[in-house]
Amino acid sequence: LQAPSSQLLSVSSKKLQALKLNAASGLPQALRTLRFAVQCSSVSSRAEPAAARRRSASYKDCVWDYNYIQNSMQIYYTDVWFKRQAEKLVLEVGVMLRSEVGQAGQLELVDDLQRLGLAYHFKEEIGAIMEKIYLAGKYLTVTDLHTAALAFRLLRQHGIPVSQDIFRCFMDEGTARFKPSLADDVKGMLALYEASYLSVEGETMLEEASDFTAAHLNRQLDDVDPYLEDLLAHALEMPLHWRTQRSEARWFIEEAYGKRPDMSPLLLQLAKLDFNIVQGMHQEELRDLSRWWSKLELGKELSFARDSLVVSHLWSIQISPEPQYEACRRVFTKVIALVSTIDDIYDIYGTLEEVELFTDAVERWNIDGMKQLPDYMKKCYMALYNTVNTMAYEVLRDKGIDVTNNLKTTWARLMRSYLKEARWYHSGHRPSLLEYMSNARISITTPLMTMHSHIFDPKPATQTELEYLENDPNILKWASIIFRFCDDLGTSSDEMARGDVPKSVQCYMNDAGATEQAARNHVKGLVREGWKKLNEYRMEERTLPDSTVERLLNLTRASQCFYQDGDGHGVQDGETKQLMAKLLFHPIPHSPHDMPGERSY
Ligand code: 0FV
Ligand code: MN
Ligand code: MN
Ligand code: MN
Ligand code: MN
Repeated sequence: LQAPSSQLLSVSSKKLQALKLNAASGLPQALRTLRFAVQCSSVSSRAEPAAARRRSASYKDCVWDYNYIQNSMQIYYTDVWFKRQAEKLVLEVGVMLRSEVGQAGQLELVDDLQRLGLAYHFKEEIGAIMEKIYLAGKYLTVTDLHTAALAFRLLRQHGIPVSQDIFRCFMDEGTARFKPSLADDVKGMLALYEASYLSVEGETMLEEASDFTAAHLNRQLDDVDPYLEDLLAHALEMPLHWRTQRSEARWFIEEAYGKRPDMSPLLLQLAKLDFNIVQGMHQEELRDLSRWWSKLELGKELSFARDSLVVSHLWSIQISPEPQYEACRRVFTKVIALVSTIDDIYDIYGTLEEVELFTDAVERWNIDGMKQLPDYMKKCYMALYNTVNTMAYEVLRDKGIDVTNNLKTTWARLMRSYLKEARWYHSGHRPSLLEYMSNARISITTPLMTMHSHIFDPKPATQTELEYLENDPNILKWASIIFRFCDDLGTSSDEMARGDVPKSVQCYMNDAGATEQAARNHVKGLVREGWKKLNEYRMEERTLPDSTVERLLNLTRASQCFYQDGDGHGVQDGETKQLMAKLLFHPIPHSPHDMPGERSY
């Protein structure tokens, strides 16, 4: 296969030329089809028969039954009664938030609200608190480690560029070391550990903080009570800054806040209720989207591809959980389900000639482009074309902006990056890590996802913002790089086994002559460095609105989550199934004591 494939490349580009000429010359359809067939057979006669050249992935079916989702899934929490109860509790918590005046108390309450998934109800109040703390500058002289670290993390999280210097008072003078006595303050150490993940490149104090806290906290795991042990283990497994809001909320409500001796029953009650109400909305969306997906019937034709509708919605709610971003979620789920299918055509089932034709059809972006495709690709092409055009229509209808060109351009760019990988694979090319990444940061879909994310934000996108996004701003570049590394860490073993281009791990092995384990560690280090860049560009970002930036970070976080223990996107019957149950299908149990009716109103 290796030898003739370079010829295949040149033949198929000639063939494309011929096809374009044919399309222009107005030959009768039958004649064009005939010429196409002749050209195809002359191509495939040089290599093995098409059937023998196809790879396979043996993905399993979707782990949740569509019949259940569409017809028997009971959705309780969207009932207006629950919403009314939640609204009352939101008012009470608002009073609680405004009556908290101490800086430490305010910071802790903001942190709890964020981790409980409730911050979106109090956006203005929280923004005002953060600004006041920053302007008053009192956090600069805080000598209690927990409060200082919490202030630092929350301020940076809100895009405020506070300096690492607030930690200088915790270091021994003259050395670049934290005072060893700090190690006894487990709560403070934990806060410093979490804060260190908000660092930017070159902040050596924070690097030291990260090493210092991780080493001590790991050592203390065995000496603390079971509650604290769980908190430490959770933090050490993955820092808060890399976690997605919905999975963190479910864990925090049930395993942390709910067990904390001094927790507020009011907050806990609202958190459970709100989690379930929002989950109910996500379920209703899933039910509709599942009908859309079933009707497309792509699975029937493309049985080799992943059936990823439910896991795609799981991505959506991780990227954009709040009720007001429903439009984003619906678009993301459709895009991810389509992307997963098309990616499998390029990576697994399609021959090189076929994916050349598919790429050409997407670049042409018209219904004639479909005619040149083999039957199994036609449905997929038309599903993509119709879905994306319908999305563009809705934007034109609702916001009066024509985004057809932006959407078409970003899809064509993704297809070109897929094609480049297919060409590399078929020609046996082994790119350097640098060459690989210049393409792989596009093929990971972050630019595509962010274009859709921004267009479907409730606020209409401006032409300036869309052009800015099309030119790969730094924040987008680094978010893409991290997602690609995470995906490669989780999926490249299976990809190599079935045949694919070398991914970042393998490219680095080739570049450096490293073992796979050493290469994996190197890539994990690059993820860590990537976050520093992302943190930096996030604080510098001035063109994109916060909501788009937040979804971009959440996409990156979702990738950390899905690929933490392997291919959580493609293999859905392990951790991913548990996560689907927790985030999509099973509400948080309420004891009767928690029910709003028990309270005195
Ligand atoms: C990953 O699959 C995959 F399907 C992606 C990135 C789409 C799903 C997620 C989003 C669009 C957010 P795979 O590992 O096969 O991707 P590559 O690019 O490695 O072929
Ligand atoms: Mn335990
Ligand atoms: Mn793939
Ligand atoms: Mn791919
Ligand atoms: Mn992959």
